[in-house]
Amino acid sequence: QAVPKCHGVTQPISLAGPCDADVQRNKELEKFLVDSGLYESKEESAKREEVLCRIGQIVKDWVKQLTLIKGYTDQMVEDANAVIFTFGSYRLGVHGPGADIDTLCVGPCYVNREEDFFYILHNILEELEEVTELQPVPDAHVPVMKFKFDGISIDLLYASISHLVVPEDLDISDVSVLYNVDEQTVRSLNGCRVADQILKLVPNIENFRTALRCLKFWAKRRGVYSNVTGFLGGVNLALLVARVCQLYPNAVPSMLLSRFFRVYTQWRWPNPVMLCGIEEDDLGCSVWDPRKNHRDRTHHMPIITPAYPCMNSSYNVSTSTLRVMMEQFQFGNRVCEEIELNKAQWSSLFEPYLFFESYKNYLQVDIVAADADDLRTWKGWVESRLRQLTLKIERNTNGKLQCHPYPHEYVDTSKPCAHCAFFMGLQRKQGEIIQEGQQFDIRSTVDDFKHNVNMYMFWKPGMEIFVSHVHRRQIPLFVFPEGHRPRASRVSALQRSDGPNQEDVQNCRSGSGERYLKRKNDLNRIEGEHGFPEKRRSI
Ligand code: 3AT
Ligand code: MN
Ligand code: MN
Repeated sequence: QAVPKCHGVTQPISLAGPCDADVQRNKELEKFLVDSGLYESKEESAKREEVLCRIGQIVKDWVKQLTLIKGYTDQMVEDANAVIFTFGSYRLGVHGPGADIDTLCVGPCYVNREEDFFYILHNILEELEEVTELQPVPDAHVPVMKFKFDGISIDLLYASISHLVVPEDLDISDVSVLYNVDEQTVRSLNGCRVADQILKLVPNIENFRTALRCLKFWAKRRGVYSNVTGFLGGVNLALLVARVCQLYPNAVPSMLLSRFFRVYTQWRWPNPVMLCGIEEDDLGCSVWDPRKNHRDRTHHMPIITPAYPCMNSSYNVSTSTLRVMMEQFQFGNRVCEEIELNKAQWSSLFEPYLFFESYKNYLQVDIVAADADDLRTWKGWVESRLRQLTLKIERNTNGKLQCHPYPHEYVDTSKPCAHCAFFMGLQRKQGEIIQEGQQFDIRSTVDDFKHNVNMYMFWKPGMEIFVSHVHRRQIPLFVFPEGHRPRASRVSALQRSDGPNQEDVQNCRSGSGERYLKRKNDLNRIEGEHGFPEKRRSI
């Protein structure tokens, strides 16, 4: 497919290239990225290529061996082949040091996922001394084998396509790879197909990469980088940036950054962001279409993937997380405007969001397990359910109590049991008239949530969850990198003009909202058991 003349579904907004000041700002931005350690070394990059080459050879040998064992003809054994493709940040060319390599292995129809991939290939990998931390996840939405190869993290997916022989130059962008394959294979192929498509649909790949690298860094610093919590993941951000690249085809990365914030502070969600038209449903896969599917109409921030079958990559976004992202886009927009007036530096844009100084009240979700391994799976499960908690709280308080889930886990190393915690900021909805003595009682909502979480299929003794309401002063010390609570408010002028924070600070001074939640006694025992350092209100 050729690059379309008009980039995307509309005409560009502006064809302007950089002026002298833009060139200068862009230089400063690129220096800032290098100084921030976002690029890997030459050695690491060479190592990655070597590792990919090794894995490519391993899967070829594996398929050949299987073809022989399964009793195919000599010619078939001779022709037997598997190929690997990359996707994710490595494929897009925006990975940082230490990032994983998301890799897809495509094999012939007679090599299946259940036994051949998750059993035979697993055993082959297990025997290799370069392979460590091998962890098969066969029952995931997208089944994956995770491991480290020579210290490089790999996420390996498998797609068994309908060909008897996989050609070395297989084009996985072609829709024909989707003929007669199962849903898991469609999903496994999807990551690569989307990445390929993105790179085809942007007018200038290098500018796209630099801008995306910046925005990933920005989203991490501002606490809005996380798919599972309902914020932005790598793919979502790539699509948002790619669309801006299409709208400003001649802009350099520094311009793309400021246009990004301009475009998305003004975007009228839930209008979808799309890089190309939605391809018609010719294979019967379900495609994102709010006219046809009722569920697609409930999506708050549709960011549509550009490869058939088109999907909304951000179906996890809720009104709460969208509100938080919009605030952050506004922050970005303000800083970029200041930078254009030479009143601020690039570093201001990437200032860490001071989550624990932004609210007066928080929910603390403590997750405990017998050991680190149990904690990893238990925590993953709880994390995937947190979205439900924010939804339920906002729904059950008619939106009057707003939640800000923070996509970061804090590990407490001071306890003998394995323990980590997630936090959510709580605030009254802005502009709500506070009635005398009004309190929010979310105990039954939290009980409901805990009940759901405890239905975990792989629950083991020692896996526990505690939810408590903590005041800013009671935030445990292990969340602070320096190990002590910040004294004075370090929330800068730019951050403070994020409306809700200011409101919350005022609440704090007036002392209202102190009694959000009432104590529930039967959790005190548990608090005592685990010796949480501070006395808190439990829910
Ligand atoms: P990193 O540089 O690795 O942090 P990335 O964009 O490569 O950034 P991941 O490795 O987590 O991020 O994911 C790579 C791709 O895998 C993105 C998406 O196509 C797919 N993917 C990851 N997590 C999920 C998920 N929960 N659901 C569906 N697809 C996912
Ligand atoms: Mn990755
Ligand atoms: Mn990955």
